[in-house]
Amino acid sequence: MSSTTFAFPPELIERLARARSVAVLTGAGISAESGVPTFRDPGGLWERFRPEELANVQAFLRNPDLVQRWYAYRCKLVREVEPNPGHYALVELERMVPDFTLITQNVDNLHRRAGSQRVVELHGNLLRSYCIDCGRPAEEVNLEAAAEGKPARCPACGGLIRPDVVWFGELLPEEALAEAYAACERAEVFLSVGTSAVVYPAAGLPLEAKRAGAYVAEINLQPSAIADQVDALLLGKAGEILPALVEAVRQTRNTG
Ligand code: BV8
Repeated sequence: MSSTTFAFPPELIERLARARSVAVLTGAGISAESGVPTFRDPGGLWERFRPEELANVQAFLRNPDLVQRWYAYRCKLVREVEPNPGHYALVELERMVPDFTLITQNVDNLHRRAGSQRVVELHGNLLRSYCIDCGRPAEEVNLEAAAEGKPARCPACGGLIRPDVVWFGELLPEEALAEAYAACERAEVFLSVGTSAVVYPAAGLPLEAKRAGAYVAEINLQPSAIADQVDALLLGKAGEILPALVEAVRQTRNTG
């Protein structure tokens, strides 16, 4: 889809073309076209697995081997897929904007693999794991080998190994959250891409940016929980809209 087939609001293109500071929040929707299941869409992860049984500390301590295998499965999956044109479009946008911050809720590492530099990982990263007792990184521990009743343990102290992701009820990494709020304060344009905007505090960021004066646009297959509060709602696939949006901004900058 070229930019001519998508009618962007002129104000969005104008603002992006002249912006010095832009922030973007991404959710699972930007990785959907890479083949990574989202959480709340039909067929998503939470339809097949209950987050209460897998994505919180109590669940982990109850069934560490089950939770380790589930994350090992997701780790394997994200290693086998590739970034898609939506991820690459944000790499291009980062190169065009002096102060660009990519805030992601995703733990699939696809933004980094696409080449994004300024990535703020609010919910951690599947590719990292650590010992819950001594805190040592445990990348070399094979969580997939966790057998029934025999969870993977730290080679140094014997503690349980967990993925380095933020579970429900856990605090987000302080530095990452502070960086995200600071980017919201500075942003002239804020893009919310592929998120249902139901998980806080991440879901509050687009409205933080709006309160601080940013022009906020949402890119989503369907309206999210904040759709009625954004300045522009672009309905469609992130992997198609983002490349067309960046191309339209590039053309405006070149003819500017
Ligand atoms: C915390 C684990 C302090 C990692 C996840 C304030 C108000 C209300 C509730 C709370 C609050 N503060 C805290 C809470 C509780 C909780 C929360 O928000 N609960 C919600 C569900 C009500 N938050 C927390 O516990 C957070 N911790 O705040 O600590 C605290 C603690 C307790 C009480 C008070 C304060 C921790 C949040 C992190 C949770 N971890 N997962 C993992 O296993 O991955 S959440 C999970 O949802 C993922 O991390 C994911 O990042 C996140 C958001 O989901 P999305 O990315 O939006 O994905 P989703 O499937 O929902 O939507 C996909 C979207 O894409 C859809 O809109 C779809 O239309 C769109 N789409 C699909 N395809 C495409 C597309 N768009 C474009 N193109 C496409 N092709």
